[in-house]
Amino acid sequence: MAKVRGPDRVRAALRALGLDCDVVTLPDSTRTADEAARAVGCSVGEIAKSLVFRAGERAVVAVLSGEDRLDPAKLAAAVGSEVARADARFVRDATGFAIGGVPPVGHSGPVTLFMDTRLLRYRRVWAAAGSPHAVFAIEPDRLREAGGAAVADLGAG
Ligand code: 5CA
Repeated sequence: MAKVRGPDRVRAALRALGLDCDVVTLPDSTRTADEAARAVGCSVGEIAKSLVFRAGERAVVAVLSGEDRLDPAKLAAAVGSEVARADARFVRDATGFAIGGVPPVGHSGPVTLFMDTRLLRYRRVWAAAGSPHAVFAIEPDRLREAGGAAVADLGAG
């Protein structure tokens, strides 16, 4: 079977969730929140980063603003068990995407999704769309609803 490109898989996933968002492919790198902000022309705060953790064999994705840091103890409390930062291989196996392009929704396997409270302050955020050159824009509350995300205070400091 032909391999479907990351951004195409995210485009299909967004459509399946009823989200009318355009996946935008950019010439400049969007691999990190800083690079994505520069490439898009928005603030780093308006980048929604999707950080992958593992709770045993279970994948947990935490979505935060690009300007906020995650407090692992707060995530562990929200999950109800210990969490560890996923390595590159676990990220790819659990989500179907490589680091730098992991979207908040549209993963290849079951993922428990959390969203940081502070992300909801933004009217619109940009998230990775399956490659280090692709993003999509969305209102945080629509992302929360479509992704079935639990909202929790996950920020450090
Ligand atoms: N496309 C951008 C903006 S949406 C993006 O994906 N940014 S991100 O922050 O969500 O993803 C990059 C994150 O991957 C980094 O913040 C870092 O937490 C994580 N990461 C980077 N390298 C590694 C690595 N070697 N192992 C585990 N996690 C990593």
